[in-house]
Amino acid sequence: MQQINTVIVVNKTDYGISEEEQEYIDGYRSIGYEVLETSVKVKKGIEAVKELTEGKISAFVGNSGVGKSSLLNAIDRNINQKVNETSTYSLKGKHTTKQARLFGLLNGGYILDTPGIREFGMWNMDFEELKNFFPEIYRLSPKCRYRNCLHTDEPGCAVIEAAENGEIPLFRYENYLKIFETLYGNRHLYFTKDK
Ligand SMILES: Nc1nc2c(ncn2[C@@H]2O[C@H](COP(=O)(O)OP(=O)(O)O)[C@@H](O)[C@H]2O)c(=O)[nH]1
Ligand SMILES: [Mg+2]
Ligand SMILES: [Zn+2]
Repeated sequence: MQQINTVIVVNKTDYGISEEEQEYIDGYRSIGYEVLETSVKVKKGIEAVKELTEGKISAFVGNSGVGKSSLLNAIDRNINQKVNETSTYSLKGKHTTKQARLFGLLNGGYILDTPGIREFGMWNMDFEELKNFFPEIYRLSPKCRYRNCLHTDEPGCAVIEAAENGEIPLFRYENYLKIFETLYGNRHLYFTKDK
């Protein structure tokens, strides 16, 4: 498993943060993820992103239109990435960033600006492995009745219990199930890995 530090950046906070969005932010923080609130428009949190990327190799990953390229432009005056013109009738926006591209920063870091999540190839994973990528699920696994529990419908599953009693955010468990189903459905598309 790669040891990649994940930080969640919530951009466009100049629009405000809804109650629902706040629940996601709190949920991710309760799991242990660092969540940064930024706004490229009113220059909020830009310094924090700059500091995080200093001397490191980072990647911006997220849906088209969330402001990845704008953020990149904001943290480094030498960079001038094209920014999407999103329109209200097209949630997807125009795909201005067509390919992932690595930028060298003045702070000694590098940032990979990516066009979006799907292009990242994160779906090429064994469905049995997925549980290890959810830290809160991974931590609870030893408490499950079965050692090889996949936390979908097994009896004595500590993860299902924790999701039901609010010990871990329910939306995360639902995300786990959704991705699990996708990976399970695609299991024949991939070559089996050498064990
Ligand atoms: N209101 C607001 N708009 C922003 C912010 N950051 C980016 N945008 C706008 O969002 C649109 C998409 O930005 P872009 O950087 O191309 O997104 P990307 O597809 O993730 O690279 C552009 O019209 C930006 O001007 C922000 O913090 N606040
Ligand atoms: Mg972009
Ligand atoms: Zn379980």
